[in-house]
Amino acid sequence: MATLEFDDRSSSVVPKDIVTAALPIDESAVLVLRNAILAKLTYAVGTTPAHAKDRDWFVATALAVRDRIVDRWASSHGADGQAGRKHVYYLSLEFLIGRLLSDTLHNLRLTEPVREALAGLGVDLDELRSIEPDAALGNGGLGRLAACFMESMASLEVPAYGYGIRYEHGLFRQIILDGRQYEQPEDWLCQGNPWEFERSDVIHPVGFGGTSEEVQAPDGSRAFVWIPAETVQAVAYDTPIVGWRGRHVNALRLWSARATECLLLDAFNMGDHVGALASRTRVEAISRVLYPGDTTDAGRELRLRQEFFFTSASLQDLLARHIRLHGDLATLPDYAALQLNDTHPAIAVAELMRLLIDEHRFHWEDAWAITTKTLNYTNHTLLPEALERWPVSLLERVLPRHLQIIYQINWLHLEPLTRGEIDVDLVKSLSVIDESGGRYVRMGHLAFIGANKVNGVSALHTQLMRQTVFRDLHAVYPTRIVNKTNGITFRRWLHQANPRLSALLVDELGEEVLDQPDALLGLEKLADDQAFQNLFRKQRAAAKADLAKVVAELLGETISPDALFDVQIKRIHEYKRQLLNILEAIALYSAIRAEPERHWVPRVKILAGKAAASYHQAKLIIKLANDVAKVINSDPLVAGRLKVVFLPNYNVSLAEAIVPAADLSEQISTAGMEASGTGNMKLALNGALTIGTLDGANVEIRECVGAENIFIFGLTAQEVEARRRSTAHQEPDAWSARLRGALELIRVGTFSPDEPHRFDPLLHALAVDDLFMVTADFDAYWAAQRQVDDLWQSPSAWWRASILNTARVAWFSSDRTIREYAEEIWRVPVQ
Ligand code: 26V
Repeated sequence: MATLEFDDRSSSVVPKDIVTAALPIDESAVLVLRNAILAKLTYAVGTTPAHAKDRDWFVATALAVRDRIVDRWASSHGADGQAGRKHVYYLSLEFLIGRLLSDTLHNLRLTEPVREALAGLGVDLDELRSIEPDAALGNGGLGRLAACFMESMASLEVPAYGYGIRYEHGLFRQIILDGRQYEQPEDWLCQGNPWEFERSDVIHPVGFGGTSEEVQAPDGSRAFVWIPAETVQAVAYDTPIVGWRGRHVNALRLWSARATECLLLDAFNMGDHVGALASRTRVEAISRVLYPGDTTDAGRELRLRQEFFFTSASLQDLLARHIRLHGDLATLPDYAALQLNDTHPAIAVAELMRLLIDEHRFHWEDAWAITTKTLNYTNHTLLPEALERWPVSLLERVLPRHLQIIYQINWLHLEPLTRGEIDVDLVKSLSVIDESGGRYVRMGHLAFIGANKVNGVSALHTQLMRQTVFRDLHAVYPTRIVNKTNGITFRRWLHQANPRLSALLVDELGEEVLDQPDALLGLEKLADDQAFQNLFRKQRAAAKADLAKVVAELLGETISPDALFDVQIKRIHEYKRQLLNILEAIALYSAIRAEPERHWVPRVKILAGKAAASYHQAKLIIKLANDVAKVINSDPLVAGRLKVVFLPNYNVSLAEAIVPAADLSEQISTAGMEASGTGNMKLALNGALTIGTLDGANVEIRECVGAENIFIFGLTAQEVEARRRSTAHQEPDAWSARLRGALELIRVGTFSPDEPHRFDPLLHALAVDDLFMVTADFDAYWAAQRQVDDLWQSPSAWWRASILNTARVAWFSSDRTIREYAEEIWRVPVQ
């Protein structure tokens, strides 16, 4: 029997009729599934139905489902010439996948058959779903985008690999104690991972440190070899990602670090039992944890080692595949398109050059042509503090040969631009090396120079890239920067996360809505239809009741599904301005207390999000949110009108519970600072109205849903910029009485009677320079919130706008985004 080489199973196409033949539920299919689950429970998990715990059932179910994916993976073996097609390689330090069971069942159209199969065994599918730990291999938007893209690439039958790191510990678990965030290690792999396949035969050596030695090549020319001081093994683990209707499967290949020698036996035998394992521990730290703290030198070095580790392993892997399939690396650009997700894998520019020149003996010019035709780079932020720069001294120590190559790239890049009259400032701005204080390698510049296309993630962000961070590079390479506005997978964020709304849409618009986001436009004509509005309201009410249960479980707080659910869910960051939202809550609280008899729209402010462990201001914002919540929620004067809840440990699964229940979506970043946002798209798709600034993709959301169906307020990016340039910072005496009142309540310790000065650092930042324009935008935000109240009081107008949001955001499907990447950047065909 021919053994299946993994590469040949990386993707597959199953004839559509085979997949759809499984529908609708037929009893024999259910029986087959039930037997498969029982067999896994018995022979893979090693228990019996009588003794099985929920976790055992989950594993048995996942394994039974995984078998069906493997069938689809394998079905491409030699069948459809996938191997001859161009592949996309998506390199990302983060993949924020969440749970896989629901996604996989949904895409295989097996949710109901598996539900029935399990019910016959006395097991509830929904209980099982909650057993699965989230794969939280990402921080936020960037990692979640990578996960949506993986799903869309599989659904559009684009042969693709995701490459990243198999972190043993994903994003920390957030515990809220007395209103403060504490971080606990996350341990998603502690009970094994039924989805992944360890490929102990797919291992690549990754070097670190050492020296770059000059040698003579066989033809007499000068050449360099890198002699690393240490070598780490990258071991592959593959997780299959199933596309819609199971037609295609791609692999997410994550690397785990392993020491070349598992034990220093001599040292061990000499009695040094701990020392004998020390170097192994150091090596394996590379894949231990997502985002090691970067406040120490050791943390920063580990981060660099992570970046190089996965980049090098991935490049070696894809080059080996290319050589196996096509023989010659000269044709690499014809068969491979690489996407660098932010600058984290930007060292790929130097590593691909090194591999081509040092290992495969290409001339520099040929290697450079291959590199710059193959690599592409996505920028996800313009915030200066988030732009990666590595100290030259660190690179010299960890990657000496790469530094040499980077210098050469930089010289060849600058040399033609500096012929004739030299503009020193221009050279400084174009150079990969930043010498404005210490010497650093700018990874964004390196990625830009080494890429075929460079893209931003929303129209505004791309425009700002051209005008700010990459202005001078853009002038030199005017066609390189393109826009690819982000998207989200509707299969997860509508059909799977919000099954009630999905069912309603299928009822009204037909099954087409599952395959074709544009079909949502059919809702437009129903926006004013009373009967449809009632159905639409009913599904929202049910989702809100579900969320209210979650809130009661997590916080012991009762919230009424009749209130307006006002939701802000995202990482906690000053530029995202959770503080603006909290200030509005305080001002509203004061206003209600001042006029308790007036009619107030009942509102529940729901916040969730994690702050970086070392980000003190953000952590203080979490404490403020919780302290404010405590005071407001226990004040009988505002009961039934205003509540504030901060839900702990925000992650993909919690988002799936919140998104269907949101009435109002807070997208209130300082204009010009949120590259795109993707939560904004998820919430609008599920019918929440957006209150937001003209920032990131909000601008395009407004274009799609219509200005009358979104609440836009505040300074524009241009106005923010103008204010930053002018020294005339808005002085506290220019603040409105309402704003002053809210800040005063904080200042006098209303929310922190035990420690009145607790929030001084937040107040101070607002009074000194208010970098994020919270005070400047406060009154406009307040006014926009009152417009929200007004609309809420005309239910049929509210629901019309809500329905129109769902109807008109089809463009934000990540299928559309991936199609654009495929056509303009990767040049691969899509389904
Ligand atoms: C990272 C850091 C780290 C250092 C401290 C400040 C800071 C600020 C921002 C970031 C963001 C890093 C990149 C990122 O996650 N960008 C997000 O990418 C999403 C997908 O394109 C996009 O929707 C978000 O707007 C963008 O913030």
